[in-house]
Amino acid sequence: MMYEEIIDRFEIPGKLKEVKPFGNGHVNDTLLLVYDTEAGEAKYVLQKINKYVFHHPDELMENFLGITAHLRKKIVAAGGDPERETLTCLFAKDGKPYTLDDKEDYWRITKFIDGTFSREIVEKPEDFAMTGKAFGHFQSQLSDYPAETLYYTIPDFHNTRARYQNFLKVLENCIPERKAQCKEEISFILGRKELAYYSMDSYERGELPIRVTHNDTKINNLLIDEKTGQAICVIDLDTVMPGFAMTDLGDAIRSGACTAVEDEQDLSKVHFDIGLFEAFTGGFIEGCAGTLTPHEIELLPMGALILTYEQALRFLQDYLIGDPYFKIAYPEHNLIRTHTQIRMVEEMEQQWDKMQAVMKRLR
Ligand code: ADP
Ligand code: GN1
Ligand code: MG
Repeated sequence: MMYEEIIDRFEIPGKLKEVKPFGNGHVNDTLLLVYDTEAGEAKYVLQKINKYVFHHPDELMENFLGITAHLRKKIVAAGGDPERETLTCLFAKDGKPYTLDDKEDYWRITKFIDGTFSREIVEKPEDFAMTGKAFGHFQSQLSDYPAETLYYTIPDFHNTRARYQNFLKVLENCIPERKAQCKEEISFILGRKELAYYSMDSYERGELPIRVTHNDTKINNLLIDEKTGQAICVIDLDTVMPGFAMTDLGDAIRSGACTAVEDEQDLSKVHFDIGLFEAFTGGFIEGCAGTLTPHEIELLPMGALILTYEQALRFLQDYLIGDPYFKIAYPEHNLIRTHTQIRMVEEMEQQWDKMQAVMKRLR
């Protein structure tokens, strides 16, 4: 089915003048729609929700509506602009927040947030402090959201222990040539079982509260205003569900406190930047606005280490089974990504004492 038929299911004012692929997401298919209207140009984002990744897009969209309604209220109460500070989803003519194509794929349309950009790499600590504050603020805005009403859009998404256990099974069934090629990477993962078990074990000991978290705080999931340079909107809400605060810090540190992009092939360029870690973490704690317990704050560096390790495992696993999950541009893409994550884990381990010293300063 062509996207025109999909768009026809929605009532969008004006005349469609341009459709083009958009963004750098690894999961959904994203298109930008540009309309001519009497009031000027209007832009929308059309997305096909990845069914391999999200098994129940209808539940996902129910989460989306609940979360964005809650955020809108908070934004309005704070005197902000809900059209720019959170996502707004269009309803199809049948009243649903999505439409299905003939392959049973789910498509949704959100309003494009114009005049913004997102970063793949951070240079200045002050920019990263702002990013931390924005992701922390997002978590605090959702701190009174009823977590039990949310669906798990991906079960065990950041259950690193379950991922580790599944990885062991995958090793029995993966592509033999790739397994042989990745001996070192596999032993890197297997040699750090304690990282895989850490958060679930802490949770089961009653040490880690469940919160409503974003769970995909890769830095390019934050839109920044082109004019003011200020953080505007946290996007990519597909994985907002119950989780641990340290996860949101961790995923942002793994992606943003790195001196290179996630798929940098030249590992000599890939380093963990402790200054960026400090900037983000300070901003994050501030943005969380007193919602974190002292123990959660203490565990933030662990969150960075665990999430980076988990991402190495996820990229490696995808490579070992033929890349069904993350979009790739060339055959070894997921292996290259694995290498940058492994490098980041190694450097965090080397700088562990420095990370602890940062936490002392921030507390
Ligand atoms: P994925 O799950 O594939 O990462 P995202 O929802 O993050 O999909 O969208 C991919 C990219 O598209 C984002 O990184 C961002 O650059 C852009 N994008 C998505 N939604 C919007 C929006 N409403 N306004 C502006 N840009 C957007
Ligand atoms: C995916 O969708 P995107 O590109 O923002 C993935 C994240 C990974 C990230 C790695 C739902 O994020 O968990 O950390 O790729 N999203 C999902 O780049 O799996
Ligand atoms: Mg994204």
